[in-house]
Amino acid sequence: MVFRKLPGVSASGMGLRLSQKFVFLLFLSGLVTLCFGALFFLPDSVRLKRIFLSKTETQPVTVGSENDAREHLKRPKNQGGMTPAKGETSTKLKSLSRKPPVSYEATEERLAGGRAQEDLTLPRSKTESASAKATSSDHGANSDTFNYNKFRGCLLKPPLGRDNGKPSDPKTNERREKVKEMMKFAWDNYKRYAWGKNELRPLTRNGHIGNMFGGLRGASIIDSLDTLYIMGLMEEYNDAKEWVQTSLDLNSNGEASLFEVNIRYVGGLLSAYYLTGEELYKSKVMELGEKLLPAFNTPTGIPRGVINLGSGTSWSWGWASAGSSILAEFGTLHLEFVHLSELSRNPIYTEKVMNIRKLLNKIEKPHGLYPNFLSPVSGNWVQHHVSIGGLGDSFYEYLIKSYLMSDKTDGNAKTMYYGALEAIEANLVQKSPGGLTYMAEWRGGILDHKMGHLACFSGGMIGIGADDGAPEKRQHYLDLAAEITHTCHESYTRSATKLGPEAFRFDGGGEATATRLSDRYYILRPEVIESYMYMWRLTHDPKYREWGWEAVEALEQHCRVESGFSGIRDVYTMTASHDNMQQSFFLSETLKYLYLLFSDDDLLPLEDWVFNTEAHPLPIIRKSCLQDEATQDKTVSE
Ligand code: DMJ
Repeated sequence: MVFRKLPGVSASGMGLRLSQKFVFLLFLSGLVTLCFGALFFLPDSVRLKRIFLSKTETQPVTVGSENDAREHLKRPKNQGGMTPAKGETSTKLKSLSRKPPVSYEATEERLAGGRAQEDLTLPRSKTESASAKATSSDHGANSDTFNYNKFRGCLLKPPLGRDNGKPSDPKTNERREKVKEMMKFAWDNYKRYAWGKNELRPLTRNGHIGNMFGGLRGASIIDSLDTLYIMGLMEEYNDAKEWVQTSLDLNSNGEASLFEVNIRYVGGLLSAYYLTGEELYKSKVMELGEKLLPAFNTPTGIPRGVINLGSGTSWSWGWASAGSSILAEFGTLHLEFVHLSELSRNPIYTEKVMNIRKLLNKIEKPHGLYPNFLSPVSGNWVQHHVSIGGLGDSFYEYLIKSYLMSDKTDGNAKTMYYGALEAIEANLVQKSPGGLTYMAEWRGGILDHKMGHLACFSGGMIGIGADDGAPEKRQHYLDLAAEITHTCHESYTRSATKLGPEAFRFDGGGEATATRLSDRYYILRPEVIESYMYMWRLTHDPKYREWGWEAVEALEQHCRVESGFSGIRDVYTMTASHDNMQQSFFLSETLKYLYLLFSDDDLLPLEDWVFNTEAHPLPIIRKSCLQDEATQDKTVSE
């Protein structure tokens, strides 16, 4: 039997005409579009939304350009994707709302212009699957936010040790108590005469503000939070915390050193958060981190040294030749910025510092060395001055510490560190006629036989890196670290006050002594004591504790004044001339390293913590543990 198609009747037999069918289909597709569109207006937590939309689609995507980082931060969350500006590549597409931190490998690939969008989504799905299951013990916390309990569960040891690091030996404990007393004395005087200012002027009994922090205040408070906390000075710590709560104003409009604000304020707030879990510190540091981003808006992404925290405008130091940026400044952001990404779940901070790393990796290095000045416009070196002291120092420190802080996964940092160290050994490390090992400075191939106090941190740095280079070089590095630390100790013992000068030389007949009047001062710097602390932890040779105690006695005798501690103008004369300044790093670093030197190793164990260059402890990021839901309930009790 043959069915014949009747005119105007559909084959389905529903009796609809072609035009009616078209109207019906139009209505149906409109309905579907409407329903799907409505998904965008549902809150992120609604399951239906998560089924239909991938995470990247639920987040706004904005575009980075030269001067607009701050603008993006102000944009309302639901503003949709934007087209990249002319000249921008898709690799610059970023979401400034929460995103999981990305792995080093993924970041490197993205910076290399590779699979930009895929890379952004890869680690996310991993995090999501882990955190989606984390809800039962999260107390309802957003699975995409940093989970403090989980972080504590990933530490190998309690941060403050069994008994707050109290040593069993009574003499060592007495020394530790003395250092605690020094901290309390320094703090009490700051509080009494300079509360809320950046530093104390102990002779004139007033506060110092200075021009390094762009109108930010309370540098001594932020720098002291973790020191007070680990020393158990809780009343003082609570005063400091209350000040942060009520008076730390980040809406300043002044010109700040990106480096100083990063190492003291960002580092100090991060440490305070990781040690205490107080959300206050986290929200403050997130706010501050965002304000620093515009400094990276240069043609190369190498930040300039100075930034106006209000407007976001940045420029180079007037004294830095040809508008260059300083190696020790742009190279000392990595630890803090990786943690900013970790806490915010926003990869932008890690990307900024990985971009610096990538440029430094690519650029040709004279004899494998990293000169101190680089143009943020051309990306080329501006001068060939190389130093392990001022202008270069903490760049090298952050390479090895980036590797350690990444739980030894950041292989690129490791390669760069050992490459740099090899070049330093080949070109800068010298032996004096008297047998002292030192690090000279290098000026386009000509050696300047001078070592700055700042360069004395390198004993500790080479020590903590000894385990991870070539195995046959382990002992060699430990010996080198011990020799450098010995030389720096000599620079102290060869002075009348037993404190070391700002710079000491190995020419003109002298060894480890300052020959120029202008190098004879000591401003309460920590570097020599910092190396004692690391060398003690690595070797347990009692001489390091003895050397530390010599420094305590000298500080007490020459730097303690009626209302605080002060630097001195000449370490070679017993009639002290004080500089009237109690530097904030004295509270943050010098006294903290002394306290740790006289404590058991389980106070801030090196298995879990790295210290930023201002001695603020930052935890090692154990990605595998943080992403493993099985560990989330394991909290460390103290
Ligand atoms: C501190 O602010 C830091 O250690 C920095 O890396 C170098 N200078 C001072 C202390 O001397």
